[in-house]
Amino acid sequence: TDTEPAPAVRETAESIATMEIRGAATIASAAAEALAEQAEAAAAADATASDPAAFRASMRAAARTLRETRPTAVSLPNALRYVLQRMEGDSVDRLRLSVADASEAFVRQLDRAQEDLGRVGANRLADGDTVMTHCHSTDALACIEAAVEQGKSISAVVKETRPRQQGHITAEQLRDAGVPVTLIVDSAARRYLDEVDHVVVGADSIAADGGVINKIGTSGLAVNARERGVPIMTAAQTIKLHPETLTGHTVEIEMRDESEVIDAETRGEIGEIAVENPAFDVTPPRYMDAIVTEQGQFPPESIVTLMRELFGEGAAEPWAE
Ligand code: RUB
Repeated sequence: TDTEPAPAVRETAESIATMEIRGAATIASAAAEALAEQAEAAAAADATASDPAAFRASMRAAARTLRETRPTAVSLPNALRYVLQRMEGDSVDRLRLSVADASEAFVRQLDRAQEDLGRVGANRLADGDTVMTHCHSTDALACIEAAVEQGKSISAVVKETRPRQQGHITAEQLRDAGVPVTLIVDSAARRYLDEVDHVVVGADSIAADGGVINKIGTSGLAVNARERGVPIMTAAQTIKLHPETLTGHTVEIEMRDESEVIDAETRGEIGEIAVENPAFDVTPPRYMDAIVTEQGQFPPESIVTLMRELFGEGAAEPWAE
């Protein structure tokens, strides 16, 4: 049909769903870029090339396809909203250009925000500090890398992060940045907190009450860190703020396939059991010391002020039919 998303969009959607493209910020830029590719394709396709309304409809359909891939990281719908709200013009050519410009501006701002928040987060780290990480967050790594660039010597204890072991990505990236890395299994985290000065994690979404939605295990880590007296920060650019939570909505936690947890053979040997695989959890604001954004650091309880400033009275979903 004329609103069928372009192959490039379907490819990006597939890569997000299978986690070849993963992490909230990376997903957001890939989605913005996919919309630009959709605009390119729609401006060249027979059904949409000379029909602005059909072009717009194809953009909304592409956004829906991208939106449906994973439910938890709000940076994805926020990216789609950013681009579609800037789509304007009464010819297909103008529309295409406006989408290309918005997509580029979005990616540029995302990179810039990450750099800026990196400097803010780095100020919380001192020379000689050991940090503990969970999962792989480009925002969290920006803080550690900025501290290293400031000339601070930082070491890292990296949690492997079952079941997908994103800790391996973190370990490699930190090692490349010259940070000495110790990799541990998730269950060893509390034992190693005694040797750690700071826990640094990312976020997929931040709720209006200051709750931090991030990789499963973050909330347990935060509770243990508090018990050990180790400060914990979330590095999250404002694209992670979840507008719908301003009106009381909760953030959907993605449940992933059991095959990530246990292979079919082992499961067969064990017998009749249930397996669940939630990908994220919610850390209550009282267990988080600071949310570090490109606009400065905030106590979690005050993030709602920033959200009201940025979103006003809430945002419609421009990809709706
Ligand atoms: C990734 C994850 C990351 C956040 C933040 O989960 O929980 O901590 O997405 O990442 P998954 P970033 O691997 O399931 O996508 O700071 O890069 O946006």
